[in-house]
Amino acid sequence: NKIGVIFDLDGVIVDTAKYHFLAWKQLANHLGFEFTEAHNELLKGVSRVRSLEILLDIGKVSLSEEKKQEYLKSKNEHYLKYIMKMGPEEILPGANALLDKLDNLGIEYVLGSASKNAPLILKQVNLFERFSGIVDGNSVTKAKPDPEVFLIGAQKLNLKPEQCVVFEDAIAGVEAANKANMISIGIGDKNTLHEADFNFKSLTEIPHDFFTAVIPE
Ligand code: B16
Ligand code: MG
Repeated sequence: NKIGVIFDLDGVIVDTAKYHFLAWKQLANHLGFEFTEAHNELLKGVSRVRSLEILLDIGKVSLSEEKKQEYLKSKNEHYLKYIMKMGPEEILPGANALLDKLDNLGIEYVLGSASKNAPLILKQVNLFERFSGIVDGNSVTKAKPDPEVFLIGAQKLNLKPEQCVVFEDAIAGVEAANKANMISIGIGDKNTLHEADFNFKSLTEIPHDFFTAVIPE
């Protein structure tokens, strides 16, 4: 009755949403419209290409395919300037303790992120070596809410989907985990993530016996 864990990256392990926000906002302003924190919520867990489409919808701007490619590139270059300054102090509260606990329990964990920059971000915060595997935006063909990213994660863990526990902060991510037939844990606002099997405000709120009593191995 083994279990394994799949972690989303942005919003669960680190808060890179604030850097995505700064980079997308600059692009929106360049295109002549405002981009707010509320708008940024719509981009959480969503792929880079889809994020640009949502942003252009907000500004009611239409662009040629060539321009889109150019802006995707410049947005990412801008975003990476923030990522290169990241360090382990940006790991979200409770994440290190949770990974320690899983190590002690002998429960394996992999990453399941939409980000193509996931390996770089994990290296910046010194967590790259800790994960048994990484599934990111480079390894999937279908973005969340499609379950693909988590199903590949289960393969890396050598487990069946129903043996996998997914930590997610985005609606699309919780939906993907549920579609994959996994145990979904929403990290953040429980009203927003009400479709999750369990809800916690942050990783610090997870009960001590969560993996032994609530989800027995
Ligand atoms: P990139 P996650 C997601 O990460 C972010 O939440 C989302 O806002 C972003 O657009 C997506 O990664 C793609 O990121 O531009 O770095 O490839 O939450 O799935 O870890
Ligand atoms: Mg996320």
